[in-house]
Amino acid sequence: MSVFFRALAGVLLSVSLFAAQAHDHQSAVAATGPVYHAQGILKKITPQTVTIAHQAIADLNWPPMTMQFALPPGAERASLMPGENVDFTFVQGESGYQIVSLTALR
Ligand SMILES: [Cu+2]
Repeated sequence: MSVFFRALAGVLLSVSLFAAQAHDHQSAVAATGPVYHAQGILKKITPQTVTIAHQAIADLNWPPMTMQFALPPGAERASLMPGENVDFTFVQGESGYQIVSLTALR
């Protein structure tokens, strides 16, 4: 039981670090466009990108699809694993779609 709680605390810490850094980014880009919200399944994660099989996004008139999003520099990704259901927000940046927040649904 104590091992479980330690593991859970690690996950929460990692997610909150990511959210704090992403929030700084969001404030920097908020004036340039809307923030979109979606859910999907994390397919792949690299130091710079995540690939997500996302559900339909009505705000963008997008059907369900699998696509790549850029991660903000310095994002903490340690707690995220391929195959997990995720809830995420993103913006359209100068060079593509960039993640603002990414949270595993557990
Ligand atoms: Cu898409």
